[in-house]
Amino acid sequence: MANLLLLNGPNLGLLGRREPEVYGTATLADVETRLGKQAAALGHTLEAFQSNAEHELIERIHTARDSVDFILLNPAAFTHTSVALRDALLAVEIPFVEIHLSNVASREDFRQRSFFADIAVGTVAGFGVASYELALTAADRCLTRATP
Ligand code: CA2
Repeated sequence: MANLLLLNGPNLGLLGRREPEVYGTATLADVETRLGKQAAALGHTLEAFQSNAEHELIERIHTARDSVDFILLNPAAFTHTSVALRDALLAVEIPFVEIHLSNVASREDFRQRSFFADIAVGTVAGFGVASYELALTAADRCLTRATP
């Protein structure tokens, strides 16, 4: 049994309500419910947190230090900007998977840089809401086996 933390960055609270052609029609509440059930079926607990504020995400990562075994992270736009979030993850030394709904590699130049890809266990991108489910499957394999 492991404790998982699902972290979502800025604007993902609007999921399902804007740009469905890019990000799909499921809401963030749908994603959180679905992942909670998937985690429970695998014998894990999952807590979810979303914020538009960088410092709140950093605080939540700090709080996770002693209680969370694995983080599932969609940093949203902070993917391409946040050294501070990167440093927080390095400081707590909690393994994490980077998640993206869209295939960022096929999008604008400014989305080609990630401050997380090189320190993540791995990245799942381009599968819509299924990116989250695939990331949880990968996290479970990391937690229960030596390699994903
Ligand atoms: O594809 C992803 O998951 C992203 O992390 C989404 C970010 C974007 O900045 C990244 O480059 C890729 C944007 C999240 C915005 O969330 C919205 C959700 C619904 C409607 C509008 C925005």
